Amino acid sequence: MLFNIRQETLPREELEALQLRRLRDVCNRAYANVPFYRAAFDEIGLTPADIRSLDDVRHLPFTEKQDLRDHYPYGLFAVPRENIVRLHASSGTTGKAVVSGYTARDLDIWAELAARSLSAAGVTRSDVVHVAYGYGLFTGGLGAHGGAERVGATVVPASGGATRRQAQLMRDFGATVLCCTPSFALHLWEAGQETGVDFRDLPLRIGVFGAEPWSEAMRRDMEQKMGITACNIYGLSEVMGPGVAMECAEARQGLHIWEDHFLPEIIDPVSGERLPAGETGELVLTTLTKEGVPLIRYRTRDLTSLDFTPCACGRTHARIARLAGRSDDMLIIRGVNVFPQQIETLVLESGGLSHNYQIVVDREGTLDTLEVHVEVDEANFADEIRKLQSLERSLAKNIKEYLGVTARVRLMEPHSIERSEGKAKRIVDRRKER
Ligand code: DLL
Repeated sequence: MLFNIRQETLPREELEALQLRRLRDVCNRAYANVPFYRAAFDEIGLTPADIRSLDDVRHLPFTEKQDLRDHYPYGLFAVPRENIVRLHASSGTTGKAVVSGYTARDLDIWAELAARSLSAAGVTRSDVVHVAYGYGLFTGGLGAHGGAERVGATVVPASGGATRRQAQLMRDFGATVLCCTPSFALHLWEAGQETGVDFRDLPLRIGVFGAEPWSEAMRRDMEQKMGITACNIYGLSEVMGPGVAMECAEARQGLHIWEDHFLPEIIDPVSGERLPAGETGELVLTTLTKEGVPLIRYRTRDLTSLDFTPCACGRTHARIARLAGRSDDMLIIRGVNVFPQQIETLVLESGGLSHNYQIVVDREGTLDTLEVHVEVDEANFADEIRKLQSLERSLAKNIKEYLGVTARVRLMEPHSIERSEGKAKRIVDRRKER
């Protein structure tokens, strides 16, 4: 379902002409109003007038998350504080929070892009949208909320927590769409199972899941358990919030990035060189219309690739591949690179194990150790020890075979791994404590 037919199907040439106009505009605004950007342009001897083609963006300096922290809280704002109508912040795992400020126009565009995203998943004004992303400084709740209202759907602002009550509300209010992190959706599903609310019996039909990495295996598992079509939504608070890119239900072959508002590039995370379409690297985003905190060449640390080939849904906006994870989340175990999602896929494909897992990395002497803790499915928990041991062995064998690392697998009782209210904590890296 297209929300803004004209913008979503702009012919490539028109889209690029619009991007160039907006790129020059954002460079002008950043140069004129943000001392950090003025200094960065001056240092390399560029002025916004030197941007003559989209390709020229490659000459511009990057913006790093650390730059946002260094200018905490308002240092990168491009408009007077009075023009900022809302603040959000992401705490991250280390260091100072990163603050983002929105003008009224920024909020209006965000609602439009979140509405496009929900529509791409198939949401219409007839839907009852249960938003269980956290409301607050986190952008998930209010972002999805704004989009659902713009679509004209009935919004239930449930936020996180109170899982049993939420499952009942979903039943009572007839939720047809669930918006939350994939791990919280499963947490809600479990609470439903415990309280006699089977998601398959509800009118629930669509899941809009994001804010954390998840695998295709997890999608299959959730669709089967919940009787829904699950679509992947991407965003980050620095750049806006949910709705920067979204999978279309028609094709589900990557996430359309709303290119009339964001200019995407993929770079080699080490050299910083631009990579061609199709190659995996770090996503770099330039905000083309944002007024409050415009960002030029923001290094997201998220790993993906770009696809400019036409999509069956008719949208002309490029697609990013399902996110491989953040470069910061990549574990290096005895020199081998491993992403939690790869382990997730093997866990879910092993049969008999649940979606609740945690990866514990530690060091014994000079060697890294990898433990995978996985809860056994409720149905299999009563099985004989022998059968459980064989599950453990076969998962460890698959991890060795497919990922090339030795792992100790520990099967756990159902409900023994802590559930999260938002983003799941998949990795416990004890090496950092040593
Ligand atoms: O997570 C915004 C959001 C809310 C997106 C709700 C989608 C739905 P932050 O807390 O700033 O903002 O975290 C942003 O989360 O850089 C990615 O590493 C990760 N992330 C977000 N969406 C996805 C996704 C929100 N679909 C960071 N797949 C990003 C994988 C994702 N990772």
